[in-house]
Amino acid sequence: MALERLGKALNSALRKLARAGTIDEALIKEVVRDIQRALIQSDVNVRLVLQLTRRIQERALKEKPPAGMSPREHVIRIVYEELTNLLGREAVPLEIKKKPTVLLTVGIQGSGKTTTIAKLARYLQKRGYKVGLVCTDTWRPGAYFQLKQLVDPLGIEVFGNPEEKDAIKLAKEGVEYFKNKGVDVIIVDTAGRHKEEASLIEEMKQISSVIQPDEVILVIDGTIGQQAYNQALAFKEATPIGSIIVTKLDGSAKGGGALSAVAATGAPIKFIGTGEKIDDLEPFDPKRFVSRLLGLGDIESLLEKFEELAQEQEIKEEDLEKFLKGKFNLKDMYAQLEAMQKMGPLQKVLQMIPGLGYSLPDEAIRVGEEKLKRYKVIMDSMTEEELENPDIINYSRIKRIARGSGTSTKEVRELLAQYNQMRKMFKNLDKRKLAKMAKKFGGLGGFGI
Ligand SMILES: Nc1nc2c(ncn2[C@@H]2O[C@H](COP(=O)(O)OP(=O)(O)OP(=O)(O)O)[C@@H](O)[C@H]2O)c(=O)[nH]1
Ligand SMILES: [Mg+2]
Repeated sequence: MALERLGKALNSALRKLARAGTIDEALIKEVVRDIQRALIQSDVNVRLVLQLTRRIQERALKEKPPAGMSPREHVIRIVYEELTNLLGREAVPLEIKKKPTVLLTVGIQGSGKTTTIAKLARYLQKRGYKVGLVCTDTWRPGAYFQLKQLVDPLGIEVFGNPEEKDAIKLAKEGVEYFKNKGVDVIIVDTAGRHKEEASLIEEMKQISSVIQPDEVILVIDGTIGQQAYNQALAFKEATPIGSIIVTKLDGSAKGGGALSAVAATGAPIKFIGTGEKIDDLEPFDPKRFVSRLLGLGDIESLLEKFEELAQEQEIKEEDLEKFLKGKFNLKDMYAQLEAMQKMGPLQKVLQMIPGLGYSLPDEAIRVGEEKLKRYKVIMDSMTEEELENPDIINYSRIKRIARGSGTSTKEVRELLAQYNQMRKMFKNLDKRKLAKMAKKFGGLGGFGI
């Protein structure tokens, strides 16, 4: 999970509040210091950290908790609010307001522009937009083919010419080309490699003035440290940055540097990249991000992801409802397990469930994923009737299924137990209640408060 270390450090700072008998000035100062350390270790711009923690401390010491909120909830809420403010408070979605909308991506070498463009094209295509991509990278050998290879399977066209050395010309011709083709969105990829940074920035300026993009997207590598802040400033001076995409927030990214770029440019983060695959792009919502970071759980984005998958796999709305209400049979479970696997590592999914937070040990999750595979093997040996109506599975059927799938009766029973548990769990998950809970941060369930 992205920013895992920062999340853990912040979470343990806040846990101190949950554990303490009383909340006094000394404790607040200690927690604020912990938060400070956690942010600086994650490469958040130092000046920003000092501003932020000063505000947290001031508010925590001065403001009285509103009625119905305990002092500890109050402090946690302040931390949450201030972190959210740092990231822009409200989600700002990418909007396609006119046809064609021209997007220009900029960023230094290797930040992930080309990969991100392919992901973004896919994201927009899924939402029904016709997308055209323009490669203006005349520096990196194979840049055009890299992009083409990524989107060819999706049937998305790339305009480019590996022989051409004039990036400005390519940008102009490419945008013209797709305008004539009547696409909805044109995304322009630019070079990150250059003789020197100054000439890279100059090329950006010229491309921008020739194609007049509706939005310039700065792509920032989530793994870079403190220099992110200045890098973002340099780009901002060249061309007005409309939004930011932070990449590589999977794995070992500290992320703080890139997040500081928001403050440097004043532009909102619209997406984050969470892997190398084409679907590893998530719309960014500061509130959700921070509650996830703090381990407050994030059921909303889980639901959103289900919804998106439902669309993608043409699972009908009723199916989703059925699933959430727990009225589902083994076939549904099978489909859902598959869907979950598609959603990415179980870890990612589990992290979005309130209360689970970081409390699940890594081993448990890995076992979980292994088990899913076994379950599928077992279900392949069940009859249609059994899958539809698992209640009929008696002992002799269990024996047959175990034999057929090369597993044991113990494992088959385990699967049935899991099914019953899942059925129960999802029955208890009421969509509306969850949304409400997410708003209230699950009563801060992750902290046991
Ligand atoms: N793990 C991970 N890797 C990513 C992500 N986004 C991009 N990458 C990887 O980062 C590397 C560089 O990505 P590119 O898209 O080629 O970067 P670029 O900015 O176009 O690079 P230049 O064209 O040289 O400026 C590739 O190996 C990508 O697979 C991400 O969100 N997560
Ligand atoms: Mg590139």
